[in-house]
Amino acid sequence: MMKIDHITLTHISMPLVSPFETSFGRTTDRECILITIQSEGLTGYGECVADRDPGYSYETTGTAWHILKDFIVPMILGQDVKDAADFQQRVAGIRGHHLAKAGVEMAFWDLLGKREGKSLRELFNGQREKVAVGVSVGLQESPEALVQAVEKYLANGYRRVKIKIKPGRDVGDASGVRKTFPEIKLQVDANSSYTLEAAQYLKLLDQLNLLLIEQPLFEDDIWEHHKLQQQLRTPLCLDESILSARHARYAIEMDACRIINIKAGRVGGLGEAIAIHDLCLERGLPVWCGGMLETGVGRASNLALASLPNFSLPADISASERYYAQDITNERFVLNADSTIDIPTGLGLGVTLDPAAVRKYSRAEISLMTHGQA
Ligand code: OSB
Ligand code: MG
Repeated sequence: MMKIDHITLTHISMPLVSPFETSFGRTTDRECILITIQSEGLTGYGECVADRDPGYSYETTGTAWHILKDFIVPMILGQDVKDAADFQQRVAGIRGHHLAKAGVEMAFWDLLGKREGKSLRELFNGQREKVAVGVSVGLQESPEALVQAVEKYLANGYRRVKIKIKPGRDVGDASGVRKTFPEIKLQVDANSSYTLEAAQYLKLLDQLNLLLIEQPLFEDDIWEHHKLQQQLRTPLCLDESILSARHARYAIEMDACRIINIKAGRVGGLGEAIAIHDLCLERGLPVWCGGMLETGVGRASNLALASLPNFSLPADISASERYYAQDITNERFVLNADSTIDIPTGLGLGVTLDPAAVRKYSRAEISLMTHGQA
């Protein structure tokens, strides 16, 4: 049991080294909420990956702050929480708000590891010590600028490239990259910007030898992804549409995709992410770990998750320097020569905070504690 003594919520805003543009908008400063839980002398950290705007998800830093402060924290403060599954049972009455729940669940895993003297990878029984990674490249000014951006990342050592697409910026962009770099592992992500009627453009992508096409259609539509998959040779991969292991099962049963992108935030926590991993392993679907431009805290969590055996395609977990000149963790993640990143080996998440950096990037902070505590 872990008695929850004290919870701190910190609203963070960190400047990206370069703007990140997708079909839903452009981010120059990444917001998130850092969750710090104190329990019986140990401190656990979690990152809620909701962003400032409701572009990728309906959740924002504002809605997550509200749900955390007014609902989730009151349900656990002063309570004895056994583990991540127990936490999920306590908040099961809150519909949706997966990003908010997952941030707190991450802090519980960090605490659990610290209490049991294990890294997250050991708690998950992860099989590998480093994770094959790629880079997710946002929409650029022009197809030529995109080729230049990709060239720079290849020079950095990334061996798998994902480019963002949207209607009008699809075949031209992707074929430009493919012509210049005929051999690279290449995939595209549409972030729900197409309709089935516009699928004629997606069919042209079938000629480009892509690893996958990620989330072309509506975020709540698994059925039409099925219809589209029947018209394509390239595997579809769902991101936004998969909010739980149930959704993953529906998508598999409908043949709506052949690959799944797993993000712990989107599915409500690491526990559910592992359940999706296990289901896909059983059904023969490869999975890979998606990213949400995390700070060092969420990046450590993603690396531990991607240690599981069925994470068989390169992850959207790039080196810290691809995102941030300065991070809130003392640890920075670096790219190895073989396009991998090492999984932290320290207890829990295996990261420590740089208090000066947290102060520098903090926009607001609240501290919630049980009665009788200073
Ligand atoms: O759709 O995978 C996505 C970033 C923010 C929100 C959604 C997505 C992304 C990325 C970046 O593609 C992945 C990363 O490098 O963290
Ligand atoms: Mg995506």
